[in-house]
Amino acid sequence: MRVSHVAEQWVEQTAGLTKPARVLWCDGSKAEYDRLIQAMLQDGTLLPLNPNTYPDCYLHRSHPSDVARTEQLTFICARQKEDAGPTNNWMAPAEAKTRAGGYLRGAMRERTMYVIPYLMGPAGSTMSRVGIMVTDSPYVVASMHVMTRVGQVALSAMRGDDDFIAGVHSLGDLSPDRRLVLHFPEEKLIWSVGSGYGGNALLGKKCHALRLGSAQARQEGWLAEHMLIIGVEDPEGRVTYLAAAMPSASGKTNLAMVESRLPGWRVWTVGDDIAWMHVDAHGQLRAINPESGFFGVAPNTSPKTNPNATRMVRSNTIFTNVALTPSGDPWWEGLTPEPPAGLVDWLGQPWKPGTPAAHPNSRFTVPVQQCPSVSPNWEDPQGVPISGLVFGSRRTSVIPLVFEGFDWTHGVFLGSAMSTETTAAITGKVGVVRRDPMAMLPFCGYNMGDYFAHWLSLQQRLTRPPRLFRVNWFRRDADGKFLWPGYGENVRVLKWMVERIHGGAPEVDETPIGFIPQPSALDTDGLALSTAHLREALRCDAGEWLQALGDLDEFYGQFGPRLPQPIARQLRETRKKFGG
Ligand code: SAT
Ligand code: MN
Repeated sequence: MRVSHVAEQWVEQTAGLTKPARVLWCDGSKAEYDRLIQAMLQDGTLLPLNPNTYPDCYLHRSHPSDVARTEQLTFICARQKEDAGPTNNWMAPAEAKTRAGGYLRGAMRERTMYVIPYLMGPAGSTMSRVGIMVTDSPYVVASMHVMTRVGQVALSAMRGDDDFIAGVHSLGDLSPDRRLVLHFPEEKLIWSVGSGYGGNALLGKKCHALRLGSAQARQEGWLAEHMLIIGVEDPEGRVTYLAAAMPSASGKTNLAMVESRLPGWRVWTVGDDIAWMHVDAHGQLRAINPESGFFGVAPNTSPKTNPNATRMVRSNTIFTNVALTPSGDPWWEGLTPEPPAGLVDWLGQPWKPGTPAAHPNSRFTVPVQQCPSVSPNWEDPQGVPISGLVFGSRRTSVIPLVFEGFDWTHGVFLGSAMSTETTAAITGKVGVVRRDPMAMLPFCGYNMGDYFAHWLSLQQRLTRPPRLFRVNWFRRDADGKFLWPGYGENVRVLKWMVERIHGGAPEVDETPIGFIPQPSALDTDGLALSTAHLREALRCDAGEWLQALGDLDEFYGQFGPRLPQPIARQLRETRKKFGG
């Protein structure tokens, strides 16, 4: 492999700090992956699964205190605190390096330091970017093999000797007291120590593709978003591409590979978590999926909720923290209606009813090509043309099933005002409502006021700005029952969006929050859903909204002069329309 001098020097310097027994440059080959798997099977890091029912699939059990992203230990270490902004934890770069340096010093003693050159995005795309990370975790190396393009393909994509994001990862002692996930935007550098969990340890994903990626995107005039990418094919064979932002563990993977219940309609998968989007020379927004794998939530993935995912994880998949059946099959809550007898839980203990068998944030790691609905052009270096952007959140009340923003600025306001209920994907309390603009609260690597301004500024370069939609699959009735069946039926909502994009579906109500479809506008053919029920799912209540908008002043207020005026104006106007 041809390696840049700058990268070599940085690797040497890092080895000087972490003191590994040996340094191994990864080439990304199948042979290398197989060697890693064999070594992990031997030392117990991986357990084999049933080779007949789940060929080439493995189970990894993480440390029980290391099962989700730890936001309170994640920092943006910009030189100026204001550049991290009020929604990020900030630490001064020097202090961050002193603290983490203490944890990293000698951390790789007697371990191998793997150097992983990885490419985010398809080979040959000007939108793709290179990272080089080091790690002492073979599980991280194998996972990076699945989630990114590793080896010469990455090194060849470098446009200069220093054209890469550098990442240092060490398991350290896995103690949450000595865990830090640090981002240095001005140095294109990530330091992560003390966790082997996905979002903390697979540095290409949230750390690079979102946190540093978003900061880079702002400087260079593009977008790095927490969005799935899909192509929706209609009965005429026309494919309309959408990108949708949703918080972690809120149905992104399910929607990304949804199997349509509507005759003639089908959904093609481009990505399930991250979209990098550029405005092309013709003013068209285009998106690539920087990843090459899925790191999806296992619980509640079933033939009913996500048939494509259940098929795709039947081979070449690494499962983390799921339960195990006596025949060596993985199992998680929801996979089958009843738990099989003799389950071993995610901790490796005989499962006790009433406790989780799989961890609520247990995961599967699997290559994109395994997805039965993978789009034929998912690796198109030009990206796919995006005609609609969707902001989705998880809210029991207030937010209608679907509505459309009036225009770009209003849509950006809707995204910026998004709030959601927390899930098991982050360490902490589940079900707490918090603001999560564009589902980027944990991932925006710079001041979110500037982020809103960046979003607004793109409009002037877009010849036909994508339509902006807001969705909420999770609204419930007074008895706590979901108002909308969700999953495969969500294609009905996608169909409405596609019709709107192409100038159809005029049956909408103009409300203070945007255009809400009238019940007749949604194709509910074959659904046992009363109009009254649907009306409730689509309802916009002035009282509820005025209350919900109430604490937005406080949220926006934190940004001070960095809050773009058009956003403040949208809030004032929305209130006025509601009579508030
Ligand atoms: O573990 S990850 O952070 O990569 C998944 C997620 O929470 O979105
Ligand atoms: Mn995610």
